[in-house]
Amino acid sequence: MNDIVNPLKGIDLTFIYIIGFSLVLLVGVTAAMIFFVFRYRRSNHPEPADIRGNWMLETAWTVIPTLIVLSMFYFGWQSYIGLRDVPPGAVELTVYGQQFSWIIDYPNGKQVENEMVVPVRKPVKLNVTSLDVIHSLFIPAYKVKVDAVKGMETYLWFFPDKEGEYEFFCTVYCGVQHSEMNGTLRVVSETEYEKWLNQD
Ligand SMILES: [Cu+2]
Repeated sequence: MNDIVNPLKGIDLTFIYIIGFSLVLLVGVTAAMIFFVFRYRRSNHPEPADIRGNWMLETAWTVIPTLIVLSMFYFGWQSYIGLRDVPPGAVELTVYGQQFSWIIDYPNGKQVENEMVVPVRKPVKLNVTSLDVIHSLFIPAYKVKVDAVKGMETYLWFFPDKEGEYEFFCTVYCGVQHSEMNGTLRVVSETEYEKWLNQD
């Protein structure tokens, strides 16, 4: 189970990559602008020059940004694939959104409300649907979110690599008690999970 690539890493890297380029461009463009303001100010350069096409420059400023944006797309796409490809051997649960709580079904028939218990270091797949209106399941700690729609099954998966308590909640306004539609995700050890699963 240790060969699972946690898609969170890819997402974080993509984020840093995009922020990095944005910072370089922000600083670069601002610096060039300030430089030009001084270099070509009126006292220095009273007659404006009539500059026409520069093949090299135009090609460079078209090709380089295109490559940068395509590489951003590539990293984003890679992490997206990671979020959609569920590794084999995942713990599979069914989650029903309803006004105003989350019902979680376990493979052995156990059913709980607003509480999700999963074993640590095992991929977890949640098959999500709704019993009434559109809800959306969001687990901020694992950066995953998916809509819950009646008559449709959506899914998400995450890799809980650390034991602990996290929150999940509905992100789509679904009625007057929408704000109460949240629950706790508990990531526990394998033995604790088995014990919890088999008690009523
Ligand atoms: Cu809801």
